[in-house]
Amino acid sequence: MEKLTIGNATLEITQGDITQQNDINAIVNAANAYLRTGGGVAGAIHRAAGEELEKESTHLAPIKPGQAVITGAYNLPNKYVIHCLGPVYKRDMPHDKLLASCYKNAISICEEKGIESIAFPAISTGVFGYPVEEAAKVALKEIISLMMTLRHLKYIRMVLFSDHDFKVHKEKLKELSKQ
Ligand code: AR6
Repeated sequence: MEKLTIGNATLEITQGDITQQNDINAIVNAANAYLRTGGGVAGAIHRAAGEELEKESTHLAPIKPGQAVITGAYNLPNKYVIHCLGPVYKRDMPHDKLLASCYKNAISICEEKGIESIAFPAISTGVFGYPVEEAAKVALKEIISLMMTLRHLKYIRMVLFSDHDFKVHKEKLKELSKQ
């Protein structure tokens, strides 16, 4: 299953690159605590946005696991970047609650600022070692539980890089939508 609508909000699972989401207001960075460029998503976002992004983001650092902060998006095709620090699997505990907080806090920022669309990567599933099956369940459950309450945010996209991660998220959405 690739799409779920609840209330006025739609969640969609897609495969692609988080830096190429031209139709989305805010993209989410799987950041590090210092809000500097890095590998994976953070590297791709900072490269595409240009140096100005790090100049702005480092003023808001450090952040703790589960937290989210917002900056401009500079050379990216979006208006904002929301930087979330995911938990390191089995180190930042409880990792499931902290991962859910990332999604919740990013979505709260959208509601506060009247942002209508957001795209998330699979936070913590790369360098931070969170198994993708477990992370998909936490992420999708949290997003679905918030969808009923949304007033401004209308469209939530999960952008999965690999074929495997895309399939896992589609399966998990199917499972969760039956519950
Ligand atoms: N678009 C979408 N997803 C991507 C992209 C992309 N361009 N590139 C990688 N992924 P990671 P984390 C996937 O490691 O685990 C950084 O160095 C990737 O396949 O970016 O939260 C930071 O500086 C994986 O499934 O984030 C931090 O120190 C997922 O995005 C640390 O890594 C997340 O992988 C954060 O680690």
